[in-house]
Amino acid sequence: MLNDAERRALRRALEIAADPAVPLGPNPRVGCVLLDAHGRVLAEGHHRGAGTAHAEADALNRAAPPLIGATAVVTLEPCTHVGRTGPCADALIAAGVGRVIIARRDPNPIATGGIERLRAAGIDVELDIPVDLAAAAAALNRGWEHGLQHGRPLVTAKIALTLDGRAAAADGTSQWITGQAAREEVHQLRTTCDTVLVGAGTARADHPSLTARRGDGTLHHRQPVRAVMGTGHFPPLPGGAGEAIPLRTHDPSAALAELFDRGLRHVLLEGGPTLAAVFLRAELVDELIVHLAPTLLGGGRGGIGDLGITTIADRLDLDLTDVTPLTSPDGRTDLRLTLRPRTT
Ligand code: AOF
Ligand code: ZN
Repeated sequence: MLNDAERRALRRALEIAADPAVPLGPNPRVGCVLLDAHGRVLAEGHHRGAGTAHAEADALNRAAPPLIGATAVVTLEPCTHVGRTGPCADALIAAGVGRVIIARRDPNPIATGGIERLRAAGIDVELDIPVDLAAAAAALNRGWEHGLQHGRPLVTAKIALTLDGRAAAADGTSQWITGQAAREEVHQLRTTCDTVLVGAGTARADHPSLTARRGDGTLHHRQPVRAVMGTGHFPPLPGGAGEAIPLRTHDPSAALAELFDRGLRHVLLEGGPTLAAVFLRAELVDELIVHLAPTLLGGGRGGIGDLGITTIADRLDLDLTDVTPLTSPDGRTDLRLTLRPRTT
């Protein structure tokens, strides 16, 4: 159990770990807050990306010793390996910390074991974390953890559909199917991923900026890398958020491999019906976010391209994990459906 000061410290550690200047990969995002015996903050630290000091080392560097009886609050289990920096579990033991609060076990087999090492040194290790904070610690490195497990980035596909499953009218017009709240949420989604991916056809036809903007048009602090997949030509993307990465392939696995090699860990597919279908067919969509608009077209372009399905028994079933209404200032409401393709 955590006391109030410890809960506050963990919330703060999660907040500083999510520094928008720190990438989602190839290393996890980690925060650390050191408290004295009275629950006062002694120092804060966070990891700033591969090759830099770990969160615990960063916090210890900023704290004046001795730290006898201090509590370290960390968002991820302190490491035990000597990688680009020393083992954090040993650094905490050497500093004389008496209690360590850990929000999440490190799933990296090379680095884990900090809990046992700290306990063996007589340190009180607390793992009983309020569920909302444990969930936040898991969400913080969702893409990174997925990468460790699957060797590729997490893929979220986002599509906007009319009630009858259309993405565009017969003449190709598609702006706007959804209301303001749903459209703003897309920008928020872009800030939680590190990559936005579209096909070269979409880049040619729509000239999307793919930047993450606020309602007033200003850029968010965290901007995703923009990637365009396909072998065809596409013009420079507008929006002034850096060059788009061309992925000169039609193979979704190869595209993801290239992004993974660049340290990217969470891809938002915004590429339109064809690209969504290509990734779905390859079983490379982990999460589908549908903005469903209460409007009908009765014809026009379907929201998902050809899945190669010709009979009902072959349909692709998804599990619905969440339904949330998104109401715009003008009063119109769309639905956000979150779905996961069934793996079995
Ligand atoms: C911690 N604190 O702040 C971080 C940890 O590339 P390296 O050598 O820095 O090691 C990275 C691994 O260490 C990473 O995969 C993860 O398991 C752990 N990261 N551990 O105690 C930190 N960033
Ligand atoms: Zn470490």
